[in-house]
Amino acid sequence: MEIVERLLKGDAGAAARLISMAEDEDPRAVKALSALHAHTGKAQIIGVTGPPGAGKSTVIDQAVKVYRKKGCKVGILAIDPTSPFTGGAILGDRIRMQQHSTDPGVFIRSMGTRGWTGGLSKGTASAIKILDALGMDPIIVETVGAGQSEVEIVRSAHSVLIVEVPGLGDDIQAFKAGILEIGDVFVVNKADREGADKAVAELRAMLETCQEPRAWAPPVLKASARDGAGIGEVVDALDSHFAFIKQSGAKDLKDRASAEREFMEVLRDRLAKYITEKVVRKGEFDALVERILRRQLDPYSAAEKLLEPIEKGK
Ligand SMILES: Nc1nc2c(ncn2[C@@H]2O[C@H](COP(=O)(O)OP(=O)(O)OP(=O)(O)O)[C@@H](O)[C@H]2O)c(=O)[nH]1
Ligand SMILES: [Mg+2]
Repeated sequence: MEIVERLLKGDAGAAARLISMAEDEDPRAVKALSALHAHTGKAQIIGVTGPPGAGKSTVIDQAVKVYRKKGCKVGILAIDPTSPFTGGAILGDRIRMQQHSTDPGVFIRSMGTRGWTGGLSKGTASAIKILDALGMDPIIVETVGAGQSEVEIVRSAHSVLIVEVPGLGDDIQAFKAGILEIGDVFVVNKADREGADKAVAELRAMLETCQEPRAWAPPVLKASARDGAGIGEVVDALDSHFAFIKQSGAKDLKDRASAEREFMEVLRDRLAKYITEKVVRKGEFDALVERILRRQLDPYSAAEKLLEPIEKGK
């Protein structure tokens, strides 16, 4: 496939087009992703999350500068779970990384996820794969800390960076409790504001008391992303974490879990398609629904009856 060849040669346009195709569930995207699989698995995947407006994008923007100086090519996916829109124009101002838009070593994509049939995990996983094959390393996935989305991101990330800000008060405690276990590196951003040291101390104390002792003790750093202060240390900590999980074997476990999840998702998709196309003839399905509706049949028995021939026939 031409698009695959172009992408493997580092053509960002091909990557952008393939991400769109994957989002549209274009069958050609499946073919391309299948051809790309052998060329993936190289990048460090970094999840970045934290409260709205904490400065996640600004931190990433500054981190990109550090990575570029080290010669890394960086892929960035900014996930917006509240928006149905995808692409540059509408979400572009939310990512605040325009300074890198002409750098071929940086690939930025914002993705809306509302209304995707595949959900957040599937769409993001495809995009990560595409950027991995494009040669981006690290791949940074930004998602606003709003429940489900960050959990899903975290599952596919090797390293999770939590961006906090000083002085959010008690209402953030619940949020913090949820992120303590998922964060590998913490940064209190907007350290130019008052209360940064206090926030750092609080986070450290919470990490110590709320957590089971871990082989990796998550560092709590301080940064002022708007002027870039402290971001070099954030990148160093993310590097150290990646080295640590590679060395401890935790990376292999994470990668295995991701592969399992991906494979299971593909199987589920295929099975669902098979069932709707081959097993359930439209008339028969409607007739069963009618009987379920009239309480003449329950959905479990109906499914069992329908699937019996397949389960037997293997
Ligand atoms: N004072 C101060 N402001 C900052 C700093 N970093 C970011 N900001 C400002 O905080 C605002 C939000 O920054 P973003 O980077 O867009 O924050 P975000 O967490 O990505 O926001 P969402 O993606 O909308 O949740 C912007 O106006 C930034 O200029 C900082 O270190 N100090
Ligand atoms: Mg942002």
